[in-house]
Amino acid sequence: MGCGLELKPVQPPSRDAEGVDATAGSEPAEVQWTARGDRHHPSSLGQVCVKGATVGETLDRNRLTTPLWRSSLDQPFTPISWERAMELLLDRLQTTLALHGPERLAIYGSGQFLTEDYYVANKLLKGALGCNNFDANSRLCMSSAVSGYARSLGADGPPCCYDDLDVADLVLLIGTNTAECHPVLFQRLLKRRRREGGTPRLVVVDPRATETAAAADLHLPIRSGTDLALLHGLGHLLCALGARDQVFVARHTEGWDDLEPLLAAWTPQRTAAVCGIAEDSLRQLARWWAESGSVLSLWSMGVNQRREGTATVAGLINLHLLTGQIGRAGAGPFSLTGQPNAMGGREVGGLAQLLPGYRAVANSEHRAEVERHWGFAPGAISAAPGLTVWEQIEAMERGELDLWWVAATNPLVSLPWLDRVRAAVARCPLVVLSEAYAGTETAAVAHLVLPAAQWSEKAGTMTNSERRVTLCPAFREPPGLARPDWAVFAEVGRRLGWERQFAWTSAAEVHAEFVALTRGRPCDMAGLSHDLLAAHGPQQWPFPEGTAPGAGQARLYLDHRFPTPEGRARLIAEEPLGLAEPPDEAYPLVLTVGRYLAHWHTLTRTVHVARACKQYPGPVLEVHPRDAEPLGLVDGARARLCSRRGCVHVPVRLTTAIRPGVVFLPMHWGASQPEACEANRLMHALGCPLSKQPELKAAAVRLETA
Ligand SMILES: Nc1nc2c(c(=O)[nH]1)N[C@H]1C(S)=C(S)[C@@H](COP(=O)(O)OP(=O)(O)OC[C@H]3O[C@@H](n4cnc5c(=O)[nH]c(N)nc54)[C@H](O)[C@@H]3O)O[C@H]1N2
Ligand SMILES: Nc1nc2c(c(=O)[nH]1)N[C@H]1C(S)=C(S)[C@@H](COP(=O)(O)OP(=O)(O)OC[C@H]3O[C@@H](n4cnc5c(=O)[nH]c(N)nc54)[C@H](O)[C@@H]3O)O[C@H]1N2
Ligand SMILES: [Mo]
Repeated sequence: MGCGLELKPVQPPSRDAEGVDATAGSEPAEVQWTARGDRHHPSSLGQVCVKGATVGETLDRNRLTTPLWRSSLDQPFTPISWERAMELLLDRLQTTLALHGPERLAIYGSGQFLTEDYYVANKLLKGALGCNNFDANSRLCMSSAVSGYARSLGADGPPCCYDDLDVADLVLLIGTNTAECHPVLFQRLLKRRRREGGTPRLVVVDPRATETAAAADLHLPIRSGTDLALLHGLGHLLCALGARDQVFVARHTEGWDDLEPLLAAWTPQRTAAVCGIAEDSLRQLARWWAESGSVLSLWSMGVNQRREGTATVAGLINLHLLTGQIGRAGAGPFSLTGQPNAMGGREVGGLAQLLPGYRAVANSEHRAEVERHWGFAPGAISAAPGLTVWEQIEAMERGELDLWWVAATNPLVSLPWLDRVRAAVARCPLVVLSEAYAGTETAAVAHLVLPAAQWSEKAGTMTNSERRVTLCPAFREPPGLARPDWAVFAEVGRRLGWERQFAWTSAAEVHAEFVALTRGRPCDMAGLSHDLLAAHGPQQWPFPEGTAPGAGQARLYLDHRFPTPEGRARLIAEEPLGLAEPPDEAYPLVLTVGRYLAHWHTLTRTVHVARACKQYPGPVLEVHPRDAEPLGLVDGARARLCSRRGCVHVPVRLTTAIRPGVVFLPMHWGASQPEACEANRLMHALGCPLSKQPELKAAAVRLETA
């Protein structure tokens, strides 16, 4: 959802039709909005998912309209002015800087920021304050895709585009429940299949028989966490079938000498046994890949949220490089981003190790370029990568963070190991939360709450999975005193004395400063501006200065030159490791946690949509009958599910659409919901050593009768 939408007010306002819950600091609905798809948007082509279609029902519900403050967590919040909020914030900032230096400050932002919000927050922390402790919830989402693309191809940035869906012969969907999580894109695939008599072929790799799998020609219900083994086994067979493009490999890649013996060891027998699937299915997939003119693979959290996330992304990119299935229409490794602007966050350097324009904190030239552009003294940006979000939690645990500023994310639902997070955050002297909605789980651990304008109430840009930048105009007033996030970060910068560096008076000016910093970089969008986007609609990058509207690049690497120092992509040979916390006798099942079609993450919006709540009134645990029967658990019974970190109670649904040994919970119902089932109390925080993305798709659990 996000930008391919048009909203219109409907008269008359029908207040309270669904029982609006107006809690402290929020305002009841006044005008109802109706949404419809924007037929002129080149990515969505006028299609809109249920969350987009109902966004108008949620924009005015339960909003925060004024800053709120309390000096300790056992006090109730009191409404305060922005002036007072700024004083409190500045006071803590300046005391911390004077006593300890900037390393005790951290900001935790979000792929639901607009690019402009992201840019200013980064400039404030990394530039003005000289501390790289800016991380975003993309750490939980896209981080492995970022490190995977960068390591294998030399730069982040999906090389494909949505039009590839219309020309691919085979689409491999691995670790993505596209039907529920990217429904617009999935419908586009299904429509084409109806039109073209079953083309493209669809193959799904997922331990669950999802809606996505139900529509596929072939479903490989692999054992959780065995994707890399599967990919190596597929590589083995592709070589055996003669599908290796020897010219491409020789001219455009390096690393084949190390990869060859590794693939040789992943025989079909071994692969099928490790993955727990039929050897025939593996061979079928290999044959289809080998005989397809163009192969597109789509992946999402089943791949990224892994202890070997970066390695698995590399395993998939290996196959595309080996068979020359990249840098042409209908082919390539295509990471599906989740949040509306996760891609924009990558472009502005919205993770603790990054700087704007696909630059790295660790690179001294990059730091110097950004310091110059930002107008700070040489050396202003620290050479040390900042704390990732989990490292921020650990720092709070040790009492080493004095200010944690959370914005546009709800970590007290979405981070793993929630009891540990709650205890750690309670040790931080000032927790600030910039939020649009009242009463979130994270507000329960915050001292200072700042009301945020959200999408539709502030202008700014977003980038989608196919590198297409859309201008989202402000067409409604924010409620009460709510303000755009970027404007709040900029005001803090000015109050700290950086008048000139934070002087913008509009999001368009912020954008202009940002795009100038991408000049000559892989994500060059120096030719874009709010005006151009408003006049000519969404544009794909690269879009260097002087590019004509519509002439941005649909696909990357058409010349097969990759942005590594050698100009070649890298084949990467890594032994599969499996799960960080494999099941054992005490905790014999694997819990995986994901999404439902009609709900969005931590429910702040979709809980106000009657249709969504009717369809999905609460969480259920999906269990295979084979795992439930020994316990005497019947369909609908309440069960207790425990990991080494805690237990939750939840009704079970018996289903054969899940692999025996695996159970599934939705992530949506946090502690503030009447139906609370905090799935992430059970999850661990071990993650990929390269992307630092936690393994949010698997933890060892035990099922008991309640
Ligand atoms: N309806 C809805 N749509 C959304 C969102 C939402 O909240 N609601 N959120 C958006 C966001 S931010 C994101 S990141 C995307 C996420 O989109 P997806 O990644 O598609 O969604 P998930 O349900 O998290 O997980 C996808 C699948 O991974 C599977 N899986 C679990 N373990 C493994 C494994 O070991 N291997 C493989 N191959 N698969 C495994 C799960 O069974 C699940 O079906 O969705 C976006 N779209
Ligand atoms: N076990 C498990 N855990 C997961 C996942 C999983 O698959 N399994 N998925 C992970 C992934 S991929 C993601 S993306 C995260 C998502 O987790 P979160 O980011 O915590 O979820 P959201 O509910 O989207 O939180 C966004 C918040 O920002 C607020 N908001 C919306 N717009 C604005 C704005 O413009 N400004 C401000 N200041 N606030 C705004 C919303 O009201 C909401 O409270 O969860 C992660 N956690
Ligand atoms: Mo995500």
